[in-house]
Amino acid sequence: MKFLAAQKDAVDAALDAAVDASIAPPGPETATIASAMRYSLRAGGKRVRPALTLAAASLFGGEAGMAAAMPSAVAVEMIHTMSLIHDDLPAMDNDDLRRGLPTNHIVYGEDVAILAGDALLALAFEHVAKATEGVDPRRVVSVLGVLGACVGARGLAGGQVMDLESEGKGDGEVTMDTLTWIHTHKTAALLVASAVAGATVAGASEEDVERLRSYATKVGLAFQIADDVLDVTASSAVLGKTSGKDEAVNKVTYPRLLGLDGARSRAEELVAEAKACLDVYGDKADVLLGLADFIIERSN
Ligand code: GRG
Repeated sequence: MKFLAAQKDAVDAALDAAVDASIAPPGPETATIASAMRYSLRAGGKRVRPALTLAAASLFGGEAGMAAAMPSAVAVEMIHTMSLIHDDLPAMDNDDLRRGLPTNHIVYGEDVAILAGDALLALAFEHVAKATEGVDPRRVVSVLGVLGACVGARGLAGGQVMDLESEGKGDGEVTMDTLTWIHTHKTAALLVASAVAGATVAGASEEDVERLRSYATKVGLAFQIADDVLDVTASSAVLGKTSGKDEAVNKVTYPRLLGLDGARSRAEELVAEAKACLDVYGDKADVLLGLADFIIERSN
């Protein structure tokens, strides 16, 4: 949590600067789209994904690695934010509130919300390509590929489609394997890309990147289980959510398949397995180990 808090201001400033640069020179033509992009970027996210990028970069490249990884950290938060904007749309979960605030389409309309999400997605790639400094261009290209893969058919978009297809199906029809596939792609893929991008720009070896990939896959699944558990245990007022399609449609979740205690134990198991992937780094991986714990101990 200390690391999250320490990085938050720098990440927020870098996000603002990236949006400013993308509309330079500012003018009335870009005022609406920039406002819609900034609205969701500034709406109070925990910044877990950028923290993962910066912590992975710090492990392999210290302070210089973190500085080189800031554009990637900003990019993963842009991708995350666009996925939330699109997830809240009437065609998807149809939520009016996120983080206690009106969702993007409630404020700007569905049309602008879709386009603000698209613009954030495009900016993520533009920003990594233009703003990453002092890094071997082959590593930058590799990060762009990793980001693309985590968004596409075997990433957020594919995971979301599988999730939509599982709606309304009973427990017997959506197996643990299907649920794990959905969340490996819908949730874990971006956390994996966040960690891998940070490690890659900081000069990690292929072996290191594979360790980070295994760690973040397990952390990502634990993150989704924790999210499902919080959906059951926290009141909707605390979560700042309205009853959108998510709640209305019968969705299979980890607590439904495993029970609350079973889901909590599975998340703990995954976090322990994630931490074990980093044993080789000893104390140097402390921040990544702490982030893994935070993911299941968080209250929102
Ligand atoms: C990427 C092209 C493209 C489309 C998006 C809508 C969609 C496809 C995917 C849905 C992805 C999604 C909403 C996954 C849920 C992930 C999740 C658990 C989000 C909550 O993350 P937190 O807790 O949120 O980090 P904060 O509010 O802290 O930022």
